[in-house]
Amino acid sequence: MTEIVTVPTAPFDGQAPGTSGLRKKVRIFQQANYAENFIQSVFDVVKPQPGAALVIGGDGRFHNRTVIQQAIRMAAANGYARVLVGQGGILSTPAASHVIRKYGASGGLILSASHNPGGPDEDFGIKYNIANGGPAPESVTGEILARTREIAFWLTIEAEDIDLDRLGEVTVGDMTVEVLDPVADYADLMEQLFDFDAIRKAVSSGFTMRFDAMSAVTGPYAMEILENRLGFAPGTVVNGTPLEDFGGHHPDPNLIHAKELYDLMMGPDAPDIGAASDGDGDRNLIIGRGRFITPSDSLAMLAANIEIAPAYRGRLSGIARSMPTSAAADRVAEALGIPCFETPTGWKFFGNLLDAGKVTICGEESAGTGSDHVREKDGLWAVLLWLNILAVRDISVDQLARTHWARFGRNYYARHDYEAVDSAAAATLMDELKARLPTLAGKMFGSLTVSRADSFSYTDPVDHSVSENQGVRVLFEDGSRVVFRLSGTGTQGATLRVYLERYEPATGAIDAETGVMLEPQIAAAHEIAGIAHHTGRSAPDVVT
Ligand code: VG1
Ligand code: CO
Repeated sequence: MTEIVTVPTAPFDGQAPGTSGLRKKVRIFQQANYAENFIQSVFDVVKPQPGAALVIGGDGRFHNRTVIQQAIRMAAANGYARVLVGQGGILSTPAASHVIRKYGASGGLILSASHNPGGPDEDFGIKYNIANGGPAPESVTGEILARTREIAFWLTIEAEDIDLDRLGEVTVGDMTVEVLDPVADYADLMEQLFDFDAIRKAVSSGFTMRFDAMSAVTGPYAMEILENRLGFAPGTVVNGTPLEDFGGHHPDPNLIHAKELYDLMMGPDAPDIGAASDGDGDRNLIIGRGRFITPSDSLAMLAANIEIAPAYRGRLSGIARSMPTSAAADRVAEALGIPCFETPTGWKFFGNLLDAGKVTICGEESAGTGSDHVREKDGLWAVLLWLNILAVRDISVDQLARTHWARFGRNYYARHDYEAVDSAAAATLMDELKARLPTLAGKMFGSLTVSRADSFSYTDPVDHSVSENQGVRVLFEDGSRVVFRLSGTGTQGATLRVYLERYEPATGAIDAETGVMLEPQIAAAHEIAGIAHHTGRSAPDVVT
């Protein structure tokens, strides 16, 4: 038996897992005991059973390897029989979810701060996923937080760092560590889900794309799948090498941070489709030639066409979307006669619905789409589903969008982010807004009359757990709405997210400018929440 070393420690404040794990500045994570306290708290709560396997992988950002080596020693001391780790410490979030499921691991540690920037002065994060491959539900993260507040020691063993770059098995203490190819299992899964032959045929007939991996984790996955297996021309994948600081950029696939891709797609040299993914590979951006597809629309369009893909034929059981995501998907569900679920923000709320077979596809307005193939959102999966649909239907992204709107109508949609707002000011804004809720119905803001206003609360239809306070909704009589939430992933001050939506039926103006269409909702949002008064800002930092 290897000797277990007990290291005394004291709790840190603020180790609450947010929307998607614990995210802080790297400098905070570098403090002695900081990551260890959190990891030990996870192990204390999940109590690995004899024989249990743990998956460890990250998005390759700065500090990834350090934490992985420590987590391996701690896993050995805490009784895990086996650790599966991606080569180089790399596993995209959806690939980690797949590895947990495929190898029957009891859970996994995913080291990522996702779309947040990386590097010594930027962000790091740790998230625990459970045996179904999905993010730990609130019941588990709540216990982890409670544990971080009383932790007194963590466990490790004396052992050298392992060679994370060499594939194969090594022993650490009494535990086996397998370094596995991070791409192979995932790429095989994608090949089972989609009609690769149909996509290859389109490619050989001249269908072109650009995929921007944003110097983040999807580079190696996209190279293997898009260029090697599907035959897209070399150079299709750009920024394909994962960098510890993402080349100094935000690996956030939106119109601000993927502007170069957007400009290409709006210009004369645009390929047929442009796509991008984020730091940990779970988000996706889809832009056709001259046509940006909002993530909310993407969910609806993919849901309406998903049965084209071989693995989904005849088995679309239901759709789920997060509350701030537009209701475009609801209209598809209604037309197809299947249920549509509205959950709080964060992928952890989809897990039960997917496990119970109630839904096949889910999505969020924040560029996340996924299905029951894993229990995370999945950037490349969404891109491949788009490719599969376009190849089989033989139409362009723009044509698909127009056909969709002509049938279902169009939900104009935008999200306005006010970043790094003073935390106290943001809290006051939300408190005052909530206090006003009972008085809003019937009030007019410009041309809009409030029909209903509430703070969103969700009861999980499977385990009946209740999650309150998940964002403020103000619904107007014409069917449009604004939603207000504070971000749970930021690491600096508070980020206020304002979500704006307006529906136009198929017979209405379905080819107008989003910004113009949403002007009344934007003005109403400012007035209702006193955004300028509380934040000192008259315009958002990021519009997506
Ligand atoms: C944001 C998004 C949410 C997403 C979460 C994690 O959370 O709004 O939809 O699930 O990020 O995505 P928040 O609390 O900041 O609004 V990722 O790709 O950062 O893991
Ligand atoms: Co992400």
